[in-house]
Amino acid sequence: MRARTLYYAPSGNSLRAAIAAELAGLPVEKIRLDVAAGDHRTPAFLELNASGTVPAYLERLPSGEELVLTQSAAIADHLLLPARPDLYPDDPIERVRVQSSVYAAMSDLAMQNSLMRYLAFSPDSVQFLRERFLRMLAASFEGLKTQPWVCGPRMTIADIAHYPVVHMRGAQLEAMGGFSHVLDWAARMRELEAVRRAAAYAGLALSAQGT
Ligand SMILES: N[C@@H](CCC(=O)N[C@@H](CS)C(=O)NCC(=O)O)C(=O)O
Repeated sequence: MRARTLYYAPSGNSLRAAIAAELAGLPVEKIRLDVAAGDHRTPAFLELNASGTVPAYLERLPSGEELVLTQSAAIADHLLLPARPDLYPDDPIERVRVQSSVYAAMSDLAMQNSLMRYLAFSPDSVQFLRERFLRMLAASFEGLKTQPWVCGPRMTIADIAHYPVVHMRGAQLEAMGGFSHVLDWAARMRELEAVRRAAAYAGLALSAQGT
């Protein structure tokens, strides 16, 4: 049997990998790290992931080799491409639209979401990031005003990629107003048992005032 292990902490990027693990329905051992206690900077963990970030995924392949993945989007693809091909459109144009949305989730929204937290000591920086973040979030979710899922009538990997940031900032989006289409979609995502299960251990939700 393949041994699969997911190292995580309650965080946006961990939640993405955890949702993928739950949706794939494969046996994955979960190891929770305490980031505040520095578990992600121990020599043992840095040997696995030199970046010192979560999530990290380790799998013993049938060849005996070890696969280590330290990017949540890659973990999601690795687990979901075989288990849930329906999340990846066959049509090349549809597929590149979905991919573009995944890139927006990962390199724009998730990145700015993290930076707002790391730069909390600098209110001007947070303000600058918040404006960019909200503009890009509005652009990414414009389609939800007329369709149920981020990229159209069917759920895709883009929905999985985007969900964690909205999970984290949901209370803030609600307090701001104008994002009911996004909050309705997030509620639809939570109707999935896999999303609820993953959020129960890997989810992090900020208060309306939190950075
Ligand atoms: N691009 C990576 C980002 C991973 C990342 O930055 N994880 C954060 C938690 S969401 C982390 O480990 N932060 C702790 C630190 O950087 O010290 C991914 O998508 O997995």
